[in-house]
Amino acid sequence: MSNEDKRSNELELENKERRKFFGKTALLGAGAIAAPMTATMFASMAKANAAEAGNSAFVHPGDLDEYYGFWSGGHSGEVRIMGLPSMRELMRIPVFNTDSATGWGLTDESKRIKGDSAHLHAGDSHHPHMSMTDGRYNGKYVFINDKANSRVARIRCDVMKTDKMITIPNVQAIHGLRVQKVPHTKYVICNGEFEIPMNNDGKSSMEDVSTYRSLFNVIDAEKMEVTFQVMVDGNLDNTDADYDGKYFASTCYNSEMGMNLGEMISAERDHVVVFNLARCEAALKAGKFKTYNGNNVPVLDGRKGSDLTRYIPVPKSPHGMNTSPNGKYFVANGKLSPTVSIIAIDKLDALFSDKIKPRDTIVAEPELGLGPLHTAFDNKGNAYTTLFLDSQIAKWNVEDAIKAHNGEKVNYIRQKLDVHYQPGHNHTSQGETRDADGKWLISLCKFSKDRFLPVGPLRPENDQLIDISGDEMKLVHDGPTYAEPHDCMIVHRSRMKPNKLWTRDDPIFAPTVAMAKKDGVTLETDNKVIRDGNKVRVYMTSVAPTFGMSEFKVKLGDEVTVVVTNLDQVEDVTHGFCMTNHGVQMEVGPQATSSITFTANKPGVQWYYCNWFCHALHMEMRGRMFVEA
Ligand code: CUK
Ligand code: CUA
Repeated sequence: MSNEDKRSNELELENKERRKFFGKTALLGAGAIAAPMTATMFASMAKANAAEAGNSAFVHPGDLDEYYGFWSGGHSGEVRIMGLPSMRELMRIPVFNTDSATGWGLTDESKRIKGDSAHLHAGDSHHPHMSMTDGRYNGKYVFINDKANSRVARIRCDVMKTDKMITIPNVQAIHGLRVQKVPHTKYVICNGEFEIPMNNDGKSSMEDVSTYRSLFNVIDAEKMEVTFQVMVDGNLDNTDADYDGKYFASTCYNSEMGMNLGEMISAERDHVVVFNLARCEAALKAGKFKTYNGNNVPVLDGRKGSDLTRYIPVPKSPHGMNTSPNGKYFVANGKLSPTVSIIAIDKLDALFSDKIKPRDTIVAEPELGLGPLHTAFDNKGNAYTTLFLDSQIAKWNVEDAIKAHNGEKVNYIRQKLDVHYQPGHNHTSQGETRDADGKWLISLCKFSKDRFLPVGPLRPENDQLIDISGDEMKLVHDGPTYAEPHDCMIVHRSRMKPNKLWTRDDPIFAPTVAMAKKDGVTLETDNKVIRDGNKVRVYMTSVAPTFGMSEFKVKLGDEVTVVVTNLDQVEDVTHGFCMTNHGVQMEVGPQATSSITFTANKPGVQWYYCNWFCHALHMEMRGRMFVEA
């Protein structure tokens, strides 16, 4: 049995166990949460499943999806977990946004993780990508950029929560983001899109565009620190890594350094910048860098003529950058040009040793249609490119496109499928890894127009699921989504192993545990109020359906920190803490500690309650804060 099958079987077993468990809690809790599944129901379900052959998008009620999808939430600032192929939204992970359900952005833990940007409540997430080992997803982290505030965050996949966030210095608007694929994700790579003066201190000229720069950023994935940056000519848009651990490539849509639309699209050609990782690391080691803007992040000079980079001219304003899963090609998507440019990765060594010219690395430039933005791949040598203006996906064969480029009479276009409407990114199941399996394609359409019931002037977008397992692409599902899934990635469930409970030594709340220790409080047993001047720390436990403390006293104007430790060991029994009329609420997962700090600025009795449904007596899970005037 393969590892994938083994993990899949495990999941099915766990699923059955879970049903038993829910049957029990429903009885114990006196409130009917879910009716237990009977043996007959199981049997009839299994029959229905067997009847559906091939690549079915139908996931029966109670059955589990084959894939996890990680979706960017665009300018909602979050990341969403989808189940594929059902397209059910399984979870939301707040990242750059503030989330009232979990208290992300409000709790002390989330503020510590947000660090220097704890005061920001908005974000624009574009590119969620998972860490890899040897070009395969390893289920450890998902990284995501924030274009709006130049940040990069990391999600820990064992708990599916954001655990690190950094603001990237010397740049504005972090856009394209991917990970080093091979030998493993040592680095996260991302592009600074908007060019700015170096230094950007308001003292040097802001009009003189010749001082404007855009930087490529290389971040240590474990430490979540910028290891180095590379200054380039032009701006940067999207990026990807090779399968050899040697090169990164980024598209540039404004080599002109134009400051308005007309200027930005004036040149006939822009370029792809290729970064040589070994040379960059050597330059860093040799101290060949400068620092800017008063920080100490090393900035290497990768402008034209540098041995760290090569500039490959491509038709103007390219957008997406995608590496084929066989490791052979970088594909730069034309956007304003109806073509994509195929760069042969095995020619890059020769390019860097100046044996060939930059354009010699281009092995084909197939014409696909209007507005090619992003390309995804299957495991049969085919590529799928979104055509924004044509509202289509073009399926084409990579080797045939190269043959056609070399003068052979072959038609590389396999099919064009209408999508609804104006697709941006697309993504195939595991298609950015060696495990591309050619089963599913997602088209993230920017407009839904007439596809759903009208919901006012603002309409959802449309994430379409396409079956690519056969010779023909088949559209099988429309999924309305809220602003704006730029990008997604699809990982087989066998690669994932999320925890069922928190562990008491989790680093996310370790500083809160340390604070309690300093106060002489044992979080797992104590319910105590500690006064420290006008600061009051209220430590309480929770076990369904009660808080360990049903009342506590503070003085008007005190700064109150409430620390709740959820002692429940039962899967899925999450509690919450909400202080009425104070804008204070948070999630406290099973075996987790969460804390939140606010000012007691209202005199009198203030009720607090549990806001995550946990028990038949959930409504009764509340207590009083007495605020003495
Ligand atoms: S970008 Cu949005 S469609 Cu931010 Cu990857 Cu191309
Ligand atoms: Cu505890 Cu609801």
